[in-house]
Amino acid sequence: MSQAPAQFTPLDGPVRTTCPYCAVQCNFDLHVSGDRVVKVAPTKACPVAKGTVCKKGLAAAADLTQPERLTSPLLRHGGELVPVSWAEAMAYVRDALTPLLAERPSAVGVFGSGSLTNEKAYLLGKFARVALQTPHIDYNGRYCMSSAAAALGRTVGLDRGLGFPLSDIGLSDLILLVGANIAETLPPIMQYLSAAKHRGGIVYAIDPRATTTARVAGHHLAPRPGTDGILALGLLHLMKNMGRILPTAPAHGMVEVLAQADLYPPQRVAHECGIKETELLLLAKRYAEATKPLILTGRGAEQHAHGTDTVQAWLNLSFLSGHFGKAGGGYGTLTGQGNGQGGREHGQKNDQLPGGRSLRDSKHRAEMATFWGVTPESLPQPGHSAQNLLRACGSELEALIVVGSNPVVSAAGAGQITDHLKALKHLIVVDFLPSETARLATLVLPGAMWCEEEGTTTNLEGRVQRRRQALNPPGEAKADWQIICELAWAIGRPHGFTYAHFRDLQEEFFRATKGGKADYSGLSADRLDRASAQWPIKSASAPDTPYAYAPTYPTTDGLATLHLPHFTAPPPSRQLLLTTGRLGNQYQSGTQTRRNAALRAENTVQIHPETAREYGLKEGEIVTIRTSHGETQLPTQFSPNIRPDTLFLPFHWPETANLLTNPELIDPHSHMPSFKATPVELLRLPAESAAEHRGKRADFPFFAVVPLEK
Ligand SMILES: Nc1nc2c(c(=O)[nH]1)N[C@H]1C(S)=C(S)[C@@H](COP(=O)(O)OP(=O)(O)OC[C@H]3O[C@@H](n4cnc5c(=O)[nH]c(N)nc54)[C@H](O)[C@@H]3O)O[C@H]1N2
Ligand SMILES: Nc1nc2c(c(=O)[nH]1)N[C@H]1C(S)=C(S)[C@@H](COP(=O)(O)OP(=O)(O)OC[C@H]3O[C@@H](n4cnc5c(=O)[nH]c(N)nc54)[C@H](O)[C@@H]3O)O[C@H]1N2
Ligand code: SF4
Ligand SMILES: [Mo]
Repeated sequence: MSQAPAQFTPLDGPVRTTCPYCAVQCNFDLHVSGDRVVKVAPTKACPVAKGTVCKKGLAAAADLTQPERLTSPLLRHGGELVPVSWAEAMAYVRDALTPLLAERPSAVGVFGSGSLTNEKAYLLGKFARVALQTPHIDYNGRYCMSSAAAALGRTVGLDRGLGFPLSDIGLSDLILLVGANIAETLPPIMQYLSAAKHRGGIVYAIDPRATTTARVAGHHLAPRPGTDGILALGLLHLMKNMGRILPTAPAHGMVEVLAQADLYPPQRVAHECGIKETELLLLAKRYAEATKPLILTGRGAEQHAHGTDTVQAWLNLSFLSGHFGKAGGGYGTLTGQGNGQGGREHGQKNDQLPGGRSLRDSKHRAEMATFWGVTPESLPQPGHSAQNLLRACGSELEALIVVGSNPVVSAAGAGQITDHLKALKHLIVVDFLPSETARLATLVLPGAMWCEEEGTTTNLEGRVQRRRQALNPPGEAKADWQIICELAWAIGRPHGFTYAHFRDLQEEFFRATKGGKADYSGLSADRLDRASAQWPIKSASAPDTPYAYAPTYPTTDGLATLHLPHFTAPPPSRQLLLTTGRLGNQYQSGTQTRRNAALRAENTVQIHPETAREYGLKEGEIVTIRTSHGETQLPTQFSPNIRPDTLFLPFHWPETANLLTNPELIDPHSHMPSFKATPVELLRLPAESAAEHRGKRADFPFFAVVPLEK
């Protein structure tokens, strides 16, 4: 059974929608003529960006007409991916999955995404639990802000990235950006930093590189990668010495956390972080004097094998100095993906049910089972988290369905992960472009791009907004929600996956969250047309919740619990550490942005000129970077702005950053891989192999596409 794509009649006049890319979720007006977007116009009415957007947002409309757009299903046949009808594609799904599910549902896994709208994320979780009945669903948000989510969850029982409106940033008198390069990654937020500076506030960027953000901030501290938690313990030690401990509220664990801080005097902290003691003392003095200090962590602090404890250490500092949860001050994490926040609330996580409910909680299981009309016993228990799920492919898992992620580029140890994906019997990928993961698939299903379907997203401050449809998807492409329903029909489980209209799914989703921590049940498309709203929104007549972290907290006794963070000393200073991250002009695994002519960028390894001299390297020379997990060759880019003991690689290109990262090392609490600190070897490449490398092109044998631009 297969359905025609839902036809949508384009509206007269501009369509206000949200950007497909990052978690700011800027609004802009799309001017449509025929089947094309002819203009993208930022709007001052945008509650977040106030009329600003970044280059990626402005360029996004060009992706809609990309010559490589997937416009029909592709099935692997004789080694090649060839176009087939939806009926043939669904017959493959039936034949592939039905026998596996009959024997062992846990042989089938699902990998979702923080790029999916709330409705799709909800439906994908429901599909895994109710239709497939597999425990194994997780998503790329695990690679994103999961360490901050884990720390917030275990401390105050709630995970909303920013518990306050973004504009509060402008009220702070000391802002610490810990591992966040927002000038390149969340540019419209720079206006709030400027507002704070305008009022006399001080802004610090804490980053092993003096980034564009650091230059605008005006104050920079460059600790060795992976030592941010130790820095926070050093600050707590000094706050205690200065008599600045004034907890936000009573909490468990305070005595132990304060006792631990005694072990981190300035001398030790400066040594382990690789900074000057005077720099630490000055920062501590400023923190002590500030009335509204705000700590914001980004991926630089969080994407470590001890990321949860790192965030915990900063959260403890904020809480014990009395700022957590207060307007203009406190702690927040800067969520990354377009729906990174909503995507982590409604059931794509391995242990989660909609509305931020837990699959481990019998009450929550019973609530959702009743809602879905199934028995609580039929709902699986939590399965593997993202990295382990991918590592189980080809052994425990025989089939995987990927919706909105490109783990061949973005997973840690991508070389090993690629081998696991190749060992699957069935790899079904839903994407709108031939990503590197789609190219390995046995079946590719063509999805709709952002403004080709309806939905809602939740931005980094928990603000829910409508993403409106402006166009029909091209060719045979369909909205992801329709595709997920068709997968359920194909395996003979249509019950609960048949919606006459998108609105029926959306209303079901809002209702499903009722009573959960992330309660959206007061929302409707009409209410969102009047104004965006920050969750929880508990009924149609209830107001929204700009401030999420006021005591008492949603924990068993209403109190916070400060956990003791644990850190080991960093590796010796002569060990080169690779850190990875983003460039302003590229997005994530690059599927969209590498193809976009307006968004050129260089794939190089950033190295300090002193280090380059030590290794006898010239600028632009191709070097080998090697770890025990893989190696890559890239040209050098000299940068006096990076620590001499650190190398930086963007992860937007295949066969680079993640060939080097460790596929096995994950944070014990959040299961975040160690993306930001990998010990590496740096080698000069012999001249003849460097010449050969220059001539090499990406080689993807499966179907003919225009070669990727590098
Ligand atoms: N242009 C662009 N914008 C994006 C994205 C994109 O791909 N491209 N992705 C979106 C997503 S999903 C996310 S998660 C956000 C991420 O946004 P950010 O967190 O700002 O992004 P990153 O570049 O990964 O890391 C930020 C900084 O951390 C520094 N860093 C590395 N290691 C360490 C460390 O150990 N400690 C400290 N203190 N700093 C360290 C890096 O040098 C880098 O400048 O961006 C979102 N916006
Ligand atoms: N070394 C290193 N690795 C990292 C990071 C790092 O800093 N360093 N950062 C990590 C982080 S924070 C993140 S968030 C991940 C992200 O990494 P990925 O999970 O790979 O995310 P994207 O590149 O956004 O992949 C999205 C894929 O899905 C498609 N897509 C986008 N939207 C949709 C949609 O709505 N529907 C469908 N069907 N397809 C869609 C795109 O075309 C693309 O192919 O990477 C992580 N990997
Ligand atoms: S990428 Fe982020 S900052 Fe840029 S326009 Fe889109 S939502 Fe706004
Ligand atoms: Mo992310």
